[in-house]
Amino acid sequence: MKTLTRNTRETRITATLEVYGEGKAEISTNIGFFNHMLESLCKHANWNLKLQCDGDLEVDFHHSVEDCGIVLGTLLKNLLFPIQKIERFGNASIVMDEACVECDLDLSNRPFLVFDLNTAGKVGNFDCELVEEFFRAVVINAGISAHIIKKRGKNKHHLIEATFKAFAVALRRASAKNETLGIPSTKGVL
Ligand SMILES: [Mn+2]
Repeated sequence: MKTLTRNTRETRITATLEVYGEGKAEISTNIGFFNHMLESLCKHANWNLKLQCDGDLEVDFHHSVEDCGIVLGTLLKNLLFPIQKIERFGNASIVMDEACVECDLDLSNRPFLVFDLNTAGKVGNFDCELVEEFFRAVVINAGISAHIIKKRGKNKHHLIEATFKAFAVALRRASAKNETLGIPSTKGVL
């Protein structure tokens, strides 16, 4: 379990993350849809996360969403690396009614994001383009290579929620403990 506080002129964020938890979330970003997505992420990744974000929502939601991604990515980096006795690779295709989103990821310490959700517009007052900003901030700061691809679907709420769930389940599988593995790299370090 680790706690990180990050204060800038745009956002003030404090988060405490336990990767091997029970899916308990205490989230307050003052953005209803984003709270809903982060709660879903915690539930399906099996994290315990307490996160408070006070951001400049009078501008728009961009700084808050991106900076929460930076804080979560930094915490993940600190909690997961160096990689040892865990699976390293994980993937999940998650269906939500008509929508299906796939996430394939590698706890590689080589940040990379392929993101093809192919959705625009808004869910309520939440800009769909912020989903990519969030996941880019997470993977860059965590040292994860992730491919997030829409397979099917139309409804934006379903597509975005399936995206958060797919990332959560893929990450839970990648971070699952495996005592037989040692360091899962021929390089000898990750
Ligand atoms: Mn929902």
